[in-house]
Order: sequence, then C-alpha cells, then structure tokens
Amino acid sequence: MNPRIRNTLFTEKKKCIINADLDGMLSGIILHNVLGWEIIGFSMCNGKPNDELWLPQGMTLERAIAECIFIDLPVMLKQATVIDQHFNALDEDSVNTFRVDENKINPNILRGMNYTSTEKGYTRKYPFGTVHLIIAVLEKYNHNINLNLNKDLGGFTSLDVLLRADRVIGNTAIYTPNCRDWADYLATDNQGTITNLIKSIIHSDSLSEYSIREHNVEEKLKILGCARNDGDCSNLLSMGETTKVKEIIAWLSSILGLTAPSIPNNLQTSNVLTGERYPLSVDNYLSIKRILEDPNIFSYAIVNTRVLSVTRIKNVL
Ligand SMILES: [Mn+2]
Repeated sequence: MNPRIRNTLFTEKKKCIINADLDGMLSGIILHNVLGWEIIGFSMCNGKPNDELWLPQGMTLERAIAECIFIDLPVMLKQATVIDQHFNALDEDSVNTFRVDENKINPNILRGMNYTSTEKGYTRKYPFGTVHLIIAVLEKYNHNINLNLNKDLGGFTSLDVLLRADRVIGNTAIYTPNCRDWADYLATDNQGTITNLIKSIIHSDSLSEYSIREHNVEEKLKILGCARNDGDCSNLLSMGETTKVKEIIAWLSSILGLTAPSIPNNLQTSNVLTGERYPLSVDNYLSIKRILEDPNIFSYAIVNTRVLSVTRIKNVL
C-alpha cells in the first residue's frame, strides 16, 4: 500500500463523520481507540431522496467539510477529506484525477481499478469494508489494535461482527478470486495480526461455517433496531433516536474490548442532501461523467454494474 497515506490522514485527534451503518460505526470505534478520533456526525448517501447528514445543532455543512474527515462515505467534493471504499472511478482518466488528491484514501484508486477498464474493471473493485482497510493501514504502520475477537455472543463471535461489515464472508463466497487477491494486497508487507487473520479466513475452506454466523450477526443487528441487515442505523437517526445509536455503538465497542466513543447529544437532520440514481453502462458513461462535473455533487458510487447513485447538495455552497 501507498506509504504516503499514513502521514496525510492517519494522525491523532481528528474529527470524523461516519457512514450510518455497521462498517462506519466500527471504523469510528477503531479510529477513536487507536488515534483518539472523535465522532461528530453521521451520513447516509445511497442515491435516495432521503440521503442525509446528521450534524450537531448549529454546525453547517461548510464547517463539517472544513473540520471533519468523512469515513466510509464516497464524498467527492474537492475540499473534503475522505477515507472510503465505495468509490470506483468511471475510467482511467478519473483515476488519475483522484490519485493526485492527497486528502482522499480509496483502495480502488490506489490500485487503479475503474469501471470501464478491461483489466481492472468493476469485478475487481475492493470487496471489503472501510474498517478492514483502516485496520490494515494502522497495522502496517505498527499501531497496536487490541481487539477481543473471541467473545462468544451465542451463535456468533465478535470476530463475526467485524467480518459482517460490508459482508466479507458473503462476498468471498461469491467473488472468491477477487476477495483473495484483495486480502493478499492488504497483507502485503504487513505483519498485523488482524489483517493476517482476515487473510487466512478468506483463503480457508470453512466459509460455510462463517456464513451461518454472518447471518446470526444480521439478525442481532435488526434486534438492536437497525433498519437493514448491514447495520443501517439511519432509521434511528431520522427518528431522533440517537440514544439507540449510542447503545449500538456501546455494544459494538464492548464486545471488541474497546472504549465507546461519545456521540453528540444534539444531532440534527441537516436536510442539505438529496439523492438520485442513474442507469450506467460502458456506452453511456461519458454522458454520466459530464453530469458528475456538477460542483454540487456531494458523493457518488457505482451500486452495481448498471446503476450509479448520486447525492447532491440541495443549495449551492
Ligand atoms: Mn463500507
């Protein structure tokens, strides 16, 4: 992995805005425990009309962009600092544009993966969570991440919860060669215990056992109040149920043997974003690329081989 990423973004005591799902919450918990980061707010960018940003009362979008790092959110604004895995560039030219941005880390950009490439196309995009990327980077640069991954939770363990972020086991079962390739990439020149444990699981023959436990984690997340089995907690934030989100973060932290980061008490729906989805193909991607030049595009991601999700800022910055 690119060594410059450590110096630019993985430094102590930053503020972050996390994706409102399991991957975002686990990323925030680990960054809090290892680097003392503070969780300021949440966002959800799915290319839907209810795409949202939850910030402390009185904090503007401009201030959030200036002060915070967006985690597990494919924010494209030039001035935004981002650690994310969703984003996949449309073509080689876009890869080069994003590669020069020192304020963004994305594994697809690091390896040149892009939608229209024949060699490095959509089927080769990064298949794990942002939390697994963060762990790999921290471990590569000798940060000790003391996670309890053996906690028995009845039908699953704390390791299974970490693996459920963006569905590591489910994706490996379907896209085995790509997942193995990326697990090897994360573990290159990396002595990290967790990174190498994940690599060994992805290369193992016991995926079906892990699949059963992955399903049990999903059931637990729904019992905790998440809207979907990926730990989407945007439903709770929309209803003003910040306390329930705090409880989920406290539970996740405790099962991993970590300290729970605090969450602002005065989180509010910002109502500054709105999403839309576009049909995407190798034939229409150039016209889509022009649409994406709009300076009010907050984020975008390729949802599947034929759909692009776009989130816009409602009022011009
Ligand atoms: Mn993610």
